[in-house]
This record gives sequence, C-alpha cells and structure tokens, in this order.
Amino acid sequence: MKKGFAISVCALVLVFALVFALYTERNRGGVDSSPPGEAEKTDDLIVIGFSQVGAESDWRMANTKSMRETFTEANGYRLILKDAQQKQANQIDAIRDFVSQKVDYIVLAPVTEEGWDEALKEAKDAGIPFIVVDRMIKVSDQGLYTCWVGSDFRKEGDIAVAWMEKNFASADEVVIAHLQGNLGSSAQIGRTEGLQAGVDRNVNWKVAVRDSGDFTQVKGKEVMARILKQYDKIDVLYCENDNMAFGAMEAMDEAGWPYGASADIAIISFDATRGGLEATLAGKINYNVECNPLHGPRVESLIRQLEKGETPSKLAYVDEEAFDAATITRQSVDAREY
Ligand code: GZL
Repeated sequence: MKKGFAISVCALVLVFALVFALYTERNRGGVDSSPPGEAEKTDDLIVIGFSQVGAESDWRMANTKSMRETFTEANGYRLILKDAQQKQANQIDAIRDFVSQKVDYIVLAPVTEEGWDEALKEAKDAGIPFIVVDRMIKVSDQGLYTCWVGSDFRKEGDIAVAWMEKNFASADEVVIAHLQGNLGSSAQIGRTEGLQAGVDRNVNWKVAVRDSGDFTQVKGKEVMARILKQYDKIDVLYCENDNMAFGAMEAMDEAGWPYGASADIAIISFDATRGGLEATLAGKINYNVECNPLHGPRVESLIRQLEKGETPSKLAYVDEEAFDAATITRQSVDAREY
C-alpha cells in the first residue's frame, strides 16, 4: 500500500513539474496572450511577434486593441502578443523567443530607450525584419532595426509649454509640479525636455517637485498625495499622461484641493484618451496633448511595403493635436476613435 502511494505522489509531482515547465516556456518574455495553439506557423499567414510594454494605461490598452484588430487571421496574420509587464528583461526574452520561433516580423514597443543592441543583433542575424513602434530606441547601429513609427514626444512637450506661456504670460511666478512617466522612456524624455526648455526660457517658472508616476494611475495618486503634503502652492501640474492625471485628481479630491479651468491649479496632461478628453471637457484638465495609440494600421502599412520588397522610411512620425478645456466640444470628443 505504502509503495503504491509513494509512486502516485511521485507521478503527481512529475505531472505538475511538466505543466509548470510548459507554462513557463510558453510565457517566456511576458504573458503570451495569443489563443492557444497560435504559435505554430501555417503557410499562408504572416506571423508577427509583438512585444508590448504592458497594460499600464488607457493609452496602452488602446494601442494593444489597435494591434489586435489589425493583425487578425482574416487579414492574413498570426499575432503572437507578449505583455512584458513593463520589464525590459521580458521584452528581450520575447525577442529571443520570436527568433527561435522564426516569426516573419518582430514588432517592439520598447519600455525604455537603452539596452537593446544584443537582442536586436540576434534578430538581425536571423534575418527577421524588426519594426519599432511608439517609443524610440537608442542603438549603436541604426541598421539593427528596419523602421520606426511613433510620436514626436519633444514636440508634444513644446505644444504643452506653448499653452503655459500663453496662459501664464502675466504671472509673477509659476510653480510647477511635474509627474513624469517611466524614466528612460522616450515619451518621458521628450515631454520632460519640452518642459525644461520652457523653464529655461521663463525665469519666473520654477519646478518645485519632479517625480515619476510610471504612467500609472495608482502611482500618480501616491506621488501627488505626497506632493500635497509638502507644498502649499502649485500653479501647474504637468502630468506626462492621463492616467497619472486621474490619480493626481483623486489625491486632490481627497485633500480638498480645487483644480482645473476654474481653480488655482491648472492640469496639463498627455495622451488625450477618452477619459482624458472627458475630464478636459468637464474642465478638470486644462490642456490635453494628443499621443495617438492607433498604430496597428501604421505598422501594417510598413509590413505591406516590406512584403512588396519596398523600403519604408526609417522614421515615421504621427500627426497629433491638442485639446483646450476652453474650446473643446462634445462633438470633438465623440469623434475620437479611442
Ligand atoms: C506614448 C506611450 C506612453 C503614453 C502612456 O507613446 O509610450 O506610454 O503616453 C503609456 O500613457 O503608458
């Protein structure tokens, strides 16, 4: 009896170990959210390996939705999407996994700018075209990637600062609280550079506090709650995305600090997501700079060119606009695709 029991326990342990190993392998590089059995290549579909930053914001969810809606089997694709949960190591694992699966294209939405050379060399050695989307990467050799499509983040910052210069032209002093996104991401770098250029131009502007909310609502609230305890005068809250602005607004609501178009603290935000534009329409956000996430069709256009043997432009910038609480309309919000 005892021997039989021991054998059953060993068999059970072995089964669990095998299942765990298979799960780990399948989700190397982040959580593989492709339907099961999707990885194997069938002759007629173009296989796309896509390493996505994570699911940290409304912008990111809209970006993932755009990629999923574009790269469907009906459109001739098999999409292998791996969510890196905001960790570069997971993205590097995902790239290596795509190389071993011999996908037709690798698409990377990079969490930060640095640290990609080795992984991209492996993809290049494997002869797999490499498309970078959204944020930018810094590599030793521009030949390591085929092309990039995304936003001009410095320009987004400049647009926000132009609004500040116009609306605070007569202020004696402008005290700024600055909530940054993922440190080292080009979205954070560009938007921060835009603000810093404004501070350098305007001697009466002062950045009282600068901290990262990692583009998330939870962290945005946490950082803002801390700021409200330390400072008693803020004229502008410069939030590098809508979700951090939502968190900051929660913190100000709880602390009883009025904000927005009819209050002392002006909020500037980025992304212009549906939630961000509703808040702008309600006068809670004063100015919202668009960062368009609908990259699915743009990436597909690049792939279609490559499939035809054409050479796409190395860099493709997306046209974007901005929304002012003073002029935004319900129609302009309802007309938005995300
Ligand atoms: C910008 C994108 C940023 C968004 C954030 O292109 O990388 O990441 O501004 C998102 O909302 O988290």
